[in-house]
Amino acid sequence: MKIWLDNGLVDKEQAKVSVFDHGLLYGDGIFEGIRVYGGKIFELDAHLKRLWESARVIRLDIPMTWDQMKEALYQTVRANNVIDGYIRQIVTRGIGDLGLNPFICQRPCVIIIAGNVQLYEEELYEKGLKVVSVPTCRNHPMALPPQVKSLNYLNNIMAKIEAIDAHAGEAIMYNNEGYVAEASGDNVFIVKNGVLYTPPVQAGSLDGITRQVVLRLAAKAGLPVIEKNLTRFDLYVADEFFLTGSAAEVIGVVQIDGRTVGQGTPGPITRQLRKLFFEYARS
Ligand code: PXG
Repeated sequence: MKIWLDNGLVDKEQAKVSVFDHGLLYGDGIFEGIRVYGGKIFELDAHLKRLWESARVIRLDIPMTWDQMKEALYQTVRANNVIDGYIRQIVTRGIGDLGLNPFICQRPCVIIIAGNVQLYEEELYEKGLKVVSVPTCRNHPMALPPQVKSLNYLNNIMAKIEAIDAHAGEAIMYNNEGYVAEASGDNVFIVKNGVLYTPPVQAGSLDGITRQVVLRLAAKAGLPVIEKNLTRFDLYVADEFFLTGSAAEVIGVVQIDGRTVGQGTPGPITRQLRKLFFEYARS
């Protein structure tokens, strides 16, 4: 396996970072999780835009141009013969010292890992997921804008632990006002009376690339979509419920907090959007 580290590809065994990297010391950095379908990097421009915007917000200068980054991503994909897989792209603040000051870090560290991975089992898509509402909130926007895909995932990890403890597949996280934000690594959609609803990004979610694609596909298919704040009640009485994310793509939810969603199997609109997403991703 070849890993991109800073300026080029190295063997997995040589792909090491310093214990003084601020990414490790403080979670000071950003990342993207990107899919590869048929050897092509999915929604690459949208991912790079999000990465560069995250960098701008945390005042990190990515030490590459957009085109150099694309080239590095494709070189890593090709070097590992990735056809259908997953890329983890990371930019840390780089090597510094003990102490928070990020400006003593000389150069951000760029890491790209690409592999042929099966992220979720096929059976889960047929059966659907069980989810639970968890007490850990999504980031307050005044603490860290939730659109920044930073290396600080501790509250999402806390949420994931709470889901695992409850034997659930995903955690539904709320914002500080009690509105639905998102799942620990996915965005949330419901269907009620034939209308698709998803919380606005301002409710405290990541501006998911899969979410953006699903919104476009739904509009194209003539499905009415409304972005509005959702409550736990809305999730409990939804006809259909699904999650979107680079790893999960479109996956149905069939139970929340012990309440069965719809008929207890992924509903027709969920299936339709999963199919449209599948066709679009592989086209
Ligand atoms: N919310 C959060 C908090 C995420 O981390 C999404 C929503 C969905 O966004 P995208 O852009 O992927 O549609 C994410 C993305 C993993 C993994 O390894 C997690 C994500 C993406 C890929 C892999 O669990 N999270």
